[in-house]
Amino acid sequence: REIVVAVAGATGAVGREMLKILEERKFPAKEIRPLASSRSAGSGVEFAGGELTVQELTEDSFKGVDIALFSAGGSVSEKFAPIAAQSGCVVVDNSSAWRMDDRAPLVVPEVNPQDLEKHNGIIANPNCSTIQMVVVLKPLHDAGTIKRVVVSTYQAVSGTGQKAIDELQGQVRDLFNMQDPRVNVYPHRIAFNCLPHIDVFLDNDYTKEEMKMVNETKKIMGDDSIRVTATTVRVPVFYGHSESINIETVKKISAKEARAILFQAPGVEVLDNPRENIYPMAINAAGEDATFVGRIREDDTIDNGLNLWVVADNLRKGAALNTIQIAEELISRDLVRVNDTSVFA
Ligand code: A2P
Ligand code: 11C
Repeated sequence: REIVVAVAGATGAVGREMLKILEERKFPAKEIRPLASSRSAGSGVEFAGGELTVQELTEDSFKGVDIALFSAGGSVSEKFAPIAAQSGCVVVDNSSAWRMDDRAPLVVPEVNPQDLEKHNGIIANPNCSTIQMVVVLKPLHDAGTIKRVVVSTYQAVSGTGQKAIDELQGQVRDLFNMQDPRVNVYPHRIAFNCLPHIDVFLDNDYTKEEMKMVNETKKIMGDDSIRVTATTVRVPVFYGHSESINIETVKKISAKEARAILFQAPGVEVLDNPRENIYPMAINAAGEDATFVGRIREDDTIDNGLNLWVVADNLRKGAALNTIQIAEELISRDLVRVNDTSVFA
């Protein structure tokens, strides 16, 4: 079946990656409709060696569209995803707007593809730092039941969007030219700095990004008993989020067993040979589809503990690729339809 696909936010950092991946994976689309704000309507976006003309995203944009991939920010998704679903279009939404809504499955295809079966027209794509973590945690949870996770992240500026990529570039240029760097996107300079601050601070003094990792992990893994605590940090890296993850399991998993389990795990690549200086790094993960894991060690401070270092391309597995894998899974399960268009009305 040939499908009409809309990409909402097609001019953004994730939207452009979506177009690239649709092309790379030869997604069975007979039409791709790039949508963005009125600011970029009429401009061109690259696709398959040519250009597609961007249209303004309006309430009428979804007529005749089978699947809409959204990455235009939370407020755009909040408003337009239900409109699209009501017109019979299946939305895969990369924003945080619908993730914790019981009506929307939150899916990582390697972890919980079965949750797609009960979709009502809006499917949520998890936060980038959550996706790469659960891809690695799921097979370990299946093997030994994870009780607790302590994670610290080292997140690239591309997670914030194109304007943050431009800001890091601009600040590095300013500093090398002995000029005061311009600070607009983040509250402080990001060049040659680390900010323990991603998204807004909440009443409990955690950031929203940290609480996304806590709450989304439980929903995706389908297990509310997993306790997660996170510290999320922005680092001056363009592409690729890195994470230091410590887990405690009910059943002991040795480092050797963990390596063997992860070696078999879908979407995971083990890079773990410290003697040869081999471990995952953001510079190598950028542009790749896999989630890379290394530095696999037993944590001797508890009975059943492991330390892991996990890296993935945040715009690909963390966003655009996972979204398109969800769309592919919808096609292969024959789920590209909305049974009850009133659920999000
Ligand atoms: P535009 O380029 O027209 O502003 P990023 O995450 O890289 O900042 O990209 C955000 C994406 O979301 C862009 O494609 C942007 O389009 C789009 N976008 C932002 N606000 C709106 C809006 N109100 N309606 C439609 N698209 C929007
Ligand atoms: C970041 N994780 O790196 C964020 C970006 O909830 O989809 C994605 C935010 C989200 O800044």
